[in-house]
Amino acid sequence: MMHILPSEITPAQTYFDRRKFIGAAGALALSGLLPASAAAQSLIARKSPLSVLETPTPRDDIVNYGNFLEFASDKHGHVERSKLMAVRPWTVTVEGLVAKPRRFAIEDLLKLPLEERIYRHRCVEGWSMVVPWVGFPLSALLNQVEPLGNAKYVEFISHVDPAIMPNVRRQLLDWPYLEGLRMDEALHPLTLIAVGLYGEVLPKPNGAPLRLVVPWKYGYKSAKSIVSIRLVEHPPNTVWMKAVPDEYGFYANVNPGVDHPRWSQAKERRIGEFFKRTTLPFNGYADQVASLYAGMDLRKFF
Ligand SMILES: Nc1nc2c(c(=O)[nH]1)N[C@H]1C(S)=C(S)[C@@H](COP(=O)(O)O)O[C@H]1N2
Ligand SMILES: [Mo]
Repeated sequence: MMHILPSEITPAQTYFDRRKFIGAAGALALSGLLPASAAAQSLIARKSPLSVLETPTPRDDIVNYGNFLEFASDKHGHVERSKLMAVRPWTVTVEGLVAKPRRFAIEDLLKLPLEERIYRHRCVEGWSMVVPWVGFPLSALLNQVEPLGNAKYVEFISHVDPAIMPNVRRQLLDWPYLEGLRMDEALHPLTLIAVGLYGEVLPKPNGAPLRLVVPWKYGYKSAKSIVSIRLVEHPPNTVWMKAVPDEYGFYANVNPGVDHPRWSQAKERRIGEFFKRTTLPFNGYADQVASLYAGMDLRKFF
């Protein structure tokens, strides 16, 4: 690769060459030729047929642009500040209306069969990306705790630490960051718990060590750095509904036909592109998920 000008390499090529390298490094580590630490960041994941056939956004853009409001209110400040977040040891409790409540250590979750899922990611603010996540379906976790019949919703709670999170001290929102899904949304095969990005463990700015990914919904549903998952009977009172209920609803399905009260949702800017793209209903996942909302008025249930 050294003799190729960087400008001649497309992001996709860089990505696939990088994957080959990671695979080789992993194999060397297993064979004892490299110290384990040299490959500790890489994850083994099979490619999922649920991936979109679009070029992933470059890794640097995915890591350095985003919202992690506990750390910063702009799209960049969280990158430096989240370095202070310790992600080991880390456990996540899965409890509430379940037969077998459990506390999982992150190391055990990394042993589940992992998949690479290349998903579109659309923020309610109008930007979008294509992200090669690594993770497992949320259903794989929920099935282990045996949900009870009266469990109708799932609530996700993010880590909170005022010592390192300036906007927690400032009470910008009613922390902890709390989001929720209806049970059928949570069990949908597209709904992912991400533990990695671009073949490596999840970077802190993207919600290490584990975060939710619901690709047909606006990004704010996908809680980062999760410490607790609770199965409940009633719709969770989400952090955004508590703050601005008429702007950020419970469903948050990507919908170019329903504008945000302060701006249109018809188009989006793909990070790295100049011209805007048309936003697709359910972010392009309508074939897989529209049936979940059959008969619902999506203007009312936004
Ligand atoms: N805990 C927590 N989770 C969060 C947020 C946040 O501020 N705090 N921001 C949300 C929003 S608005 C978006 S668009 C995505 C951004 O994820 P990314 O930075 O990995 O793209 O995270 C979501 N999850
Ligand atoms: Mo967002």
